[in-house]
Amino acid sequence: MRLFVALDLPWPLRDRLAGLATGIMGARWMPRENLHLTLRFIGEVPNWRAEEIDLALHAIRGRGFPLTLAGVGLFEKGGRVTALWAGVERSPPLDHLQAKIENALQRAGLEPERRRFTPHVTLARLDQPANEKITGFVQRNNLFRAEPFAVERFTLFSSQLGKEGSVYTAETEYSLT
Ligand code: 2AM
Repeated sequence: MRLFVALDLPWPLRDRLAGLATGIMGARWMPRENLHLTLRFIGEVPNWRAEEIDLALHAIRGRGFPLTLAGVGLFEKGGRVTALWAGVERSPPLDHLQAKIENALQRAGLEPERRRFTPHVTLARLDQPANEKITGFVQRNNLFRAEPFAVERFTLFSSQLGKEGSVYTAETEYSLT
């Protein structure tokens, strides 16, 4: 199974994000059902490991908190823009939750994640260069700020790579009190 831990987003917020999805030819905009905020990418694991991961995530205790998506940004690789995303307002509770998940997964035997946590919601992936249009996209949406939403749980997703893109399935939800 290919797994990752993420925050599922409320539908009104996804609708709001889908409203940003215009103006760049060749961008593969994420369908609404795929919009999420990754807390920890796990990758391919055997079933027995997935069960240990589930146990470790179940043991996490934490409180819910409000979170606000704001601003947009991009990821680049070799000077080429590969993804557009919506950003997240600074949130110590989010960082704290992410750290708890990272600790739990390490205790469950996963290798530490070496990359710094950069909270974002991927809006589009880009296979071809489209750099001029992207400047416009960033300028247009710089002041984007969504209504805060309540984070009340986090979710273990599985990901299946299909012809039409990835299909994400919520395997288990873990409540925050
Ligand atoms: P992205 O949206 O920034 O690309 C499911 O694939 C989720 O896990 C996506 O949100 C993706 O982040 C993230 N992801 C996919 N492959 C990854 C990798 N090799 N390392 C870190 N995160 C990854």
